[in-house]
Amino acid sequence: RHLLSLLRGALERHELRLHYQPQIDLHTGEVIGAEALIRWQHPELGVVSPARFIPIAEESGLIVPIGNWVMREACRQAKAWQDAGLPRFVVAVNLSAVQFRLPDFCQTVADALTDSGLSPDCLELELTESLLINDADGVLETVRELKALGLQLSIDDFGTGYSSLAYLKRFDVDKLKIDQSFVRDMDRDADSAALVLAIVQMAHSLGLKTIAEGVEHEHLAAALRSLNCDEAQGYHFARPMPAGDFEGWLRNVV
Ligand code: G
Ligand code: G
Ligand code: MN
Ligand code: NA
Repeated sequence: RHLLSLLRGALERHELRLHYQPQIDLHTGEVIGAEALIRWQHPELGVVSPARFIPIAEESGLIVPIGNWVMREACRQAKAWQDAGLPRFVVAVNLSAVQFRLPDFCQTVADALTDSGLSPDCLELELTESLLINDADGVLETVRELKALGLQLSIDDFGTGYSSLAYLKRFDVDKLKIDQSFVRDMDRDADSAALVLAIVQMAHSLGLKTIAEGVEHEHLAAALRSLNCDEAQGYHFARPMPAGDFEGWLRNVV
């Protein structure tokens, strides 16, 4: 409808931006990654949340050009930071199931890597549980092709989707992103803490890493460290920031 018609020209009008949120190694304190999060700055509407416009983009097919732009821009920016002498880290890109199901999706990713010059091991794609469950055959092949490119795969919002964990064995993913709903309640709710511990232990026994999302306080970071969670992301460390601010923040902490 209205929002859709405004979204149609947003790419061409340069209203879409990427913000970056640092990901921290809980044991060394090092910045090991940055999640790219899209923002739409509309001249009249102001900032529109991706939670509002991504579903519209998915329904309309606009997610294809927008998703391609996100992939290319995140790779370009990560390479530019490396070339500027900043420490190497992984840039993580959120994927929609619509993009993932496109027949030429792997080629699109390969092209973004080649054109940017970014090393594949510096790119991570965030998948969701529901994306992996639906149409499992085609998905398995796509996951294999993506891994063959040499990039990293993570599962976003882990713990909120399907209860079947069989797919963790089938799909060659590298990391689980523990959903912020469990992390946020860890200090008040023994069940949430138990769930986080169970996820970390299961992940490690399968050879996967874990990152906790939505870490807003140092005491949560400390609790996660004691549960042997590998990495963390959240307002306690930094909010998602425009590229320029992220670079400034990074230069201050390293
Ligand atoms: O940063 P924020 O909390 O506003 O993000 C809201 C939601 O939008 C999150 O679920 C996030 O995964 C999603 N999102 C952010 N950027 C992108 C993107 O580039 N592509 C897709 N498909 N989803 C995104
Ligand atoms: O679904 P996905 O995990 O991609 O989206 C992450 C969302 O969480 C983004 O919208 C991001 O802005 C938001 N976020 C990041 N850190 C925190 C935090 O510490 N607390 C809260 N409430 N939200 C966060
Ligand atoms: Mn994400
Ligand atoms: Na998440």
